[in-house]
Amino acid sequence: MTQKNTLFVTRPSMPDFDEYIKEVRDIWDSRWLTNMGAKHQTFQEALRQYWDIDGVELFTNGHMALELSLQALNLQGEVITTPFTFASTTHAIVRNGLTPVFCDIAPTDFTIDVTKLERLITDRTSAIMPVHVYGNVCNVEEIDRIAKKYGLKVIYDAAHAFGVRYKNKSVAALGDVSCFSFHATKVFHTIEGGAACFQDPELGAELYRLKNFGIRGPECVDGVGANAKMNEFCAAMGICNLRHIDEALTKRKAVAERYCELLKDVDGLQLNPVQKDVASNYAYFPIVVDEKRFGASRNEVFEALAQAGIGARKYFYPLTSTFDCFYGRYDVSATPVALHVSKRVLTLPLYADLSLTDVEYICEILLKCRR
Ligand code: T4K
Repeated sequence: MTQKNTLFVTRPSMPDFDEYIKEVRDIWDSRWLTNMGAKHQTFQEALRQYWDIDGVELFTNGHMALELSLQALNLQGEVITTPFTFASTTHAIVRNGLTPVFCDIAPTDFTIDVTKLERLITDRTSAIMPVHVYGNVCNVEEIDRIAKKYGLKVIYDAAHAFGVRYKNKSVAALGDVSCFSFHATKVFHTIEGGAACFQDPELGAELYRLKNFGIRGPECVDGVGANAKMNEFCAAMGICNLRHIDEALTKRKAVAERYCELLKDVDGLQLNPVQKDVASNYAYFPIVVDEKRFGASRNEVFEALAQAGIGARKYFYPLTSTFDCFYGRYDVSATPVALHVSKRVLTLPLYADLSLTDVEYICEILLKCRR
């Protein structure tokens, strides 16, 4: 029987302790702790191989990858995005002095609804920032078509999409930039960390400069950058975790499949879709609870799970457009599907080391909520 407060929504996958210690040994010897040292370079190269893409820049976290990518693209005016996401996506736009314009999400996979996108484009629009939420791949062909038609940049928030493949290619190669999070809570982590993937080497040079204070050379600082360099200990964690990523994805798949077996035919529960041409990373296990048909509300389920020591999370409630810091600025009625889903969604625990017995326990408590 699971003990109270032991099942978190996620738990980091850890390499073997000795493997990590062995990896950081050189750092002790060299005393090179940060500023693009040997581990940083090794990890960057390993990711290039993994993603099969040349343009990879590492960051302190996924948020700085997003924020500095927007800055590097030198955007103006409005950026079309979705409010059904983590604070980071919207904040990256606002902190660049840009205006987010919120597009609704598709009710099936919760990514940007491309049928509602084009009508939001104005002469002030400079970019689209879609989110591969839960690792679900956006309608990338249609986004690409629209972006080309109007001359817009595309920055994918791929924070949830590490390891996802679309049409047998990594999603890292999509858009002008794709930004990943390597936070402890993610499918793949470097404790804290992130990466931006890009096609244009000039953009890469700009990202490198911006993550290092805008320094171009020993006596030349010609950009107003930040400090967003990944340190050597985080890079070492990335090197270790990357060796085990296939095993982690296989374990996550087994967990997600057990959930699906137990919940797929339950009236009033909508599960994450299986997307065509997508190899999933099983990043999250969202359920959308229809109170009338299921017999309990999302909040009742959340409370019942919490009582049983299961830390499900309301990713993503509230919508970012309704955050207190944006009070009165955005019209939430413009994104009715996002609003509807955010009031009903719950993400259940999912991580590589979650046992199938725990999955069964979680489903048992969940199904007991039905009146
Ligand atoms: N874009 C999107 C779409 C994102 O979802 C995110 C991050 C970003 C951009 C920005 O990427 P980063 O700058 O973070 O790299 C968590 C994460 O902190 C955040 O990275 C993530 N999205 C978001 C969806 O989830 P919280 O506030 O829910 O985290 P917290 O601390 O409540 O942790 C959740 C659970 O994970 C805990 O209940 C227990 C477990 N946990 C957590 C930590 C930190 C562990 O087991 N070990 C740990 O070390 O935001």
